[in-house]
Amino acid sequence: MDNRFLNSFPAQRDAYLEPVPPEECAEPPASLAQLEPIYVTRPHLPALDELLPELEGIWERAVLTNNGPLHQRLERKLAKYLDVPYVSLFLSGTTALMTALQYLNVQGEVITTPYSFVATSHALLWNRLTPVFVDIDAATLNLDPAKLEAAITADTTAILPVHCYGNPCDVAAIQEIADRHDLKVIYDAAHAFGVNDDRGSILAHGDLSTLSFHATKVFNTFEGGAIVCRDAATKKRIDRMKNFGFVDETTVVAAGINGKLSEFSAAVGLLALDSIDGAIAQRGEVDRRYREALAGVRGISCVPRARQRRDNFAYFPILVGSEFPRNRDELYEAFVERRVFPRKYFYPLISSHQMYSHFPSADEARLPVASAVAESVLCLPIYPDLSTENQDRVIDTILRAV
Ligand code: T4K
Repeated sequence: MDNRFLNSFPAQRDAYLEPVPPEECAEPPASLAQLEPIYVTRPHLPALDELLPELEGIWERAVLTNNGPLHQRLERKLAKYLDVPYVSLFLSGTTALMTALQYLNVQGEVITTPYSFVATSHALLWNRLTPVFVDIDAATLNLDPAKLEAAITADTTAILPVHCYGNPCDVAAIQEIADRHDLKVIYDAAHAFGVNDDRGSILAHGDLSTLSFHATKVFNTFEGGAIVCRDAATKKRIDRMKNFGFVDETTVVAAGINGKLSEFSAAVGLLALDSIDGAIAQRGEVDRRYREALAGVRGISCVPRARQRRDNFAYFPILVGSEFPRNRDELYEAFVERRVFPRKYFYPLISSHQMYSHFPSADEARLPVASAVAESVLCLPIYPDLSTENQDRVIDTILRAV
């Protein structure tokens, strides 16, 4: 096993002390400043007057955390909504992922995608595991099962795919390979809240799936996350792991972590869940308007949503091709000039960050599809209350650039 990553932490600490360039602190010119900024997303929030009584309840009970009543209610309500057997809430998607890897006692090498948010691989490094990057499929932008098997070695113990943008992985092909090589499968389903494939919830596949309920996600609890599992015994053990490994007041059975979600976050989640279907439908409408407006624009391709029975329209990625008169970075600048702030999710590739680039599998030549997509992707603003006027500003910026 390559242990060079152990040396990466001091380097990271130095990076925090880097000076911030003055242009990053600069204000926009006065005329542009009048335009409302349009960010890549805006959180779906419950009505404040509905939240206040819930907060009063928390204040009266003075139970703020440690598996309180709202936390328990949200776990049950989410399991029902997502149509999965058990949900264990966490304080973030990253701690859920780190704990899932610990719970399954994953060792050695883990095959994963370079085309994701850094948290996917960071969870591996925090568990002292070696990420092995495998290229993505050009159609789904998910781990390519056809290239996966060649990356398996005697040290491989698990596969960590991501349902990128909420588009389901080829779960059948991945499971077939995992079964043949006796590998665990943990799905990073941070983007896949509420997504169903032909067989039901996408979260039902693999050994475990993890979710993120960060402010920027389809469903949020400010910060939050979850592990989805199949049986009560697994949930019980995972629940212990997120509470330091405590079984009772004095017995500790594992070197657990503090991964617990607070009652405040659970209150937000309970209310947000009541209106989530409407919020997802609004996202669907934004998605539809983009596709319609951009259909004929040469050089811009909208990443197709996979055929799925229930979608969540989590992101709206476009690929800026060579037929478009400007490259991705130029288009990005054109957006910023008009106070639109799309994001280059996921550029750069995880594998090209300094704490990963020394791994042999991080070589860009082995990741041609992911490298090309990362250079051309732009995620356009999508959120439930994106007004048609603001969406038109986004669309118009692309049309003007032609
Ligand atoms: N696995 C995958 C595949 C993931 O994508 C993620 C997280 C994880 C695992 C880990 O889950 P968590 O541990 O985070 O639960 C954001 C999010 O912080 C991150 O959760 C997310 N993926 C990633 C794709 O995006 P940033 O650094 O791009 O977020 P930020 O703060 O720049 O926000 C983007 C825009 O959203 C802002 O420009 C404005 C808007 N925004 C953001 C926040 C935080 C708001 O309007 N309100 C807010 O409170 O990472």
